[in-house]
Amino acid sequence: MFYEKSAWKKQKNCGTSSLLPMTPTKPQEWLQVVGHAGSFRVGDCGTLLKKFCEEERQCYLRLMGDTLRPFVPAYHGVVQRDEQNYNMMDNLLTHFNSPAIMDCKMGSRTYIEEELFWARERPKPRKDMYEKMVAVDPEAPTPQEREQQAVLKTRYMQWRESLSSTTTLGFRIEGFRRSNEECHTNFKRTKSRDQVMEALDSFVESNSHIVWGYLRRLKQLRQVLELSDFFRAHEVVGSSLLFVHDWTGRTGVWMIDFGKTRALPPHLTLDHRSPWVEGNREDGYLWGLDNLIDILTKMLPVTCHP
Ligand code: I3P
Repeated sequence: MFYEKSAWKKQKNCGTSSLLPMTPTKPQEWLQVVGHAGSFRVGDCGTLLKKFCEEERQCYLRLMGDTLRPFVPAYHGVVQRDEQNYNMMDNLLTHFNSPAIMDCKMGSRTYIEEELFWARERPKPRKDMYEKMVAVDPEAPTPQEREQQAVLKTRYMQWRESLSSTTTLGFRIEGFRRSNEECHTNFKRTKSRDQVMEALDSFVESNSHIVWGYLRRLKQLRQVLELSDFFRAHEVVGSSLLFVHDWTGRTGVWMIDFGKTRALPPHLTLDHRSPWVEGNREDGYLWGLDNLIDILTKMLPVTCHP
């Protein structure tokens, strides 16, 4: 997720930027904080190119006609560079000055039901994920996983969810980068409300004005999500909220990363707050947003509580 000058975030699935005009005010840059390296490159005229993903393209096309449009990067179609296709979208960082950015992965689940199906049908134990697991907790693998030196992706994802606040709060901090600093991505064990609050406070550098700005925007987003046709009809998994602020006090939050967002069958809609049971497709997105809003509210001085 975070950003170092030039290409930013996740490789497979996402994008940024929204209501911002396309006229750049300064040389373009894109800072990637977390996610798959090499997924992004800076486009022309305030745009960002993200490696092509058909599912994500479908989502952006629908989102451009939905009430959520102000909360996602404006989408400009598919372009090719060096024989690689990209989804082109606005670069959300364009109108910020040396921004601070944070990626929060939303929802109580980070894999889609389809992935569970394939893990059962054609299990493919992953050595890279085993290695990532033991690097964090050498005791985590089961005896069988230890013997294979490999874990299934869904098992790894579930382990990551329960280690972090995904399972308990419905979102997790993936990483952040304060203005002109290194990226901080050491949040795999950031799980409790207090730990999350501490990390958020460090991101905003205890600045209540910034917290206010984020809260205002998140509350608007929640209202729009509750009315959005797109949101009602999609399982939104592995999607992030991108937080951006700078020293001028400007703040913004956008929904990004729709590579694992899937349209539901016509008879099914989600409330995004109910617990997930396999088959119900619930993603816990709004439950996570409620918790995030609650935590940010508690970070304000008591006299400022709404
Ligand atoms: C990665 C993270 C990504 C996931 C990726 C994982 O783990 O869960 O969301 O990509 O799977 O390796 P970590 O954050 O611990 O490094 P997707 O969301 O696109 O599945 P991958 O290695 O199969 O890309």
